[in-house]
Amino acid sequence: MSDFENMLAQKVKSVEAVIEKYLPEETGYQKTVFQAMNYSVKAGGKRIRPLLMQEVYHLCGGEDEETVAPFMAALELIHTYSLVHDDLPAMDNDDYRRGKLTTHKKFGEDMGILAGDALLNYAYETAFQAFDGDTPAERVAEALRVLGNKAGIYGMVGGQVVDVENNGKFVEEDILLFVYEKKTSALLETAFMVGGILAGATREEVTKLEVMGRNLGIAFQIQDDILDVVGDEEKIGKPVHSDEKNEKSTYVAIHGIRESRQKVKEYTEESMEYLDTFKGDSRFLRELMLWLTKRDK
Ligand code: GRG
Repeated sequence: MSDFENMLAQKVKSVEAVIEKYLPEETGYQKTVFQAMNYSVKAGGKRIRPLLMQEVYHLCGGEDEETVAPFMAALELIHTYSLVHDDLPAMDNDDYRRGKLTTHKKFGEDMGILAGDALLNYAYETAFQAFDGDTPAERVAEALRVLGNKAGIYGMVGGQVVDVENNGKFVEEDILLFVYEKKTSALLETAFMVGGILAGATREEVTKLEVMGRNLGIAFQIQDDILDVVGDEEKIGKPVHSDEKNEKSTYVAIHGIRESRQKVKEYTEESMEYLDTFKGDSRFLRELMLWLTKRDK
């Protein structure tokens, strides 16, 4: 393992400890939904959204781990709900994710739907806990506004709607980019923006962070499309060729692997354009962003 990979593994472990701290206890009459929620969150995953949020928080001068913790957990909970619902029979109808049975396969379709709903609502209950800490309330309120907006109809849900509606159709480049910017970039933008907002970044800096998240998200999504065609099922933990199965117009389907790889490179470079304008140490964050767009899982 390289120094970067070692450091990444350590950081992911500590991010997981932060998330686990907020998970519900599996007791009470409704415990099945708690079990389904915890199963989905603990199934693994790269934890890149909370990790990026934490790194950006530090980059912008944030020093209080407790300040950012509820938002790190909230973002991963929202990401997890989106995957749980995306795997449902009415959507992608997938049986495996992260090498494990999908939530509806393990707990039934009814609990799959409810666990997703519960994770989404509980994400906000978790983020609200930031009001109990030392962060100025205006920062918490602004971070909540961004979280709500980017996860919703003007963000991830909006992208998913257009994606689902266009299954089986050829889509023009502008629609494809809309889907990528909303479905994938929106939560990465959230990670960057909330990290900055909680640390007290200026409005101008938060706008730069949004652009960084957007470009990284597009690079990340095109890489995801590439992996769906040439990836190793064992490593990815879910079946490959799912885009083909669902007749999705992806960047790869339209432009081919070579041009897609070139685009990943370009968007990645653009995503790092502003990195040096921040005063903190950006070395790990830069490597992380590069790794994400070169990943094989
Ligand atoms: C159901 C409202 C709703 C939205 C679903 C996120 C999403 C929208 C669908 C999941 C499928 C997909 C390919 C989404 C694009 C974003 C993406 C590449 C998600 C996978 O994120 P990773 O790689 O997953 O961070 P892990 O498992 O590592 O957490």
